[in-house]
Amino acid sequence: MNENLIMGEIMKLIGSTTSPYVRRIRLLLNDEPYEFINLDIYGEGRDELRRTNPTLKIPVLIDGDQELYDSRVIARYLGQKLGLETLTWDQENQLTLIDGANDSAVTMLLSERSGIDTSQDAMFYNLQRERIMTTLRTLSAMVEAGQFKQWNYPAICLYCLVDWLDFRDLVDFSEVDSLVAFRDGHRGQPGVGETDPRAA
Ligand SMILES: N[C@@H](CCC(=O)N[C@@H](CS)C(=O)NCC(=O)O)C(=O)O
Repeated sequence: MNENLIMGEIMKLIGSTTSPYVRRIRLLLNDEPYEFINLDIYGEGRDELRRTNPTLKIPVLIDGDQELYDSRVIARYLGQKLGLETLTWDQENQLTLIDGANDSAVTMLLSERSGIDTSQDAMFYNLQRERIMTTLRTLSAMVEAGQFKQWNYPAICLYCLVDWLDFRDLVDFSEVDSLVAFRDGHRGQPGVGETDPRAA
């Protein structure tokens, strides 16, 4: 039996149903008992976020006395706790590519929501658009070369990125359509349907 159940304590994951960084941890925790605390971080849940994480970002994992910020750190913690395979350096690089695209896309979305025209010819937005496409092209070539076939943490993170970019309509996938095929091929994986941000 899971040690949390024996201790009468359960891990808490603080996040939102629309965040791709939170979804990856929900998918990693699919077989584990945990409580999901769904916050509207830009609305009524902001005070709870302020009390929880000074970086004002989600996800946050609370396991007993241990608080963890950042999906990458949370995944490492869960990997040790659950005895999952350690990521290889190549897999770490895959995560860096995925996070590079994801962080820039979050910046674009927040800018658009702030009324900024992100298609303008301005250095900051040119850099974000360039990074999103260079990372996606590299990830698409990796998929075409047969990587990400196994449903492991890097594949989960790629799935969450691609599905979120599609959900938010943030990129033109015509140049990187292998990523859409990858996403479509993994729709039936455990927990994917239940964590669909469109159902939020
Ligand atoms: N590096 C962080 C990124 C997390 C992140 O950016 N989360 C977004 C939600 S998708 C967030 O909390 N954004 C709040 C903000 O940027 O103010 C991680 O991997 O957990």
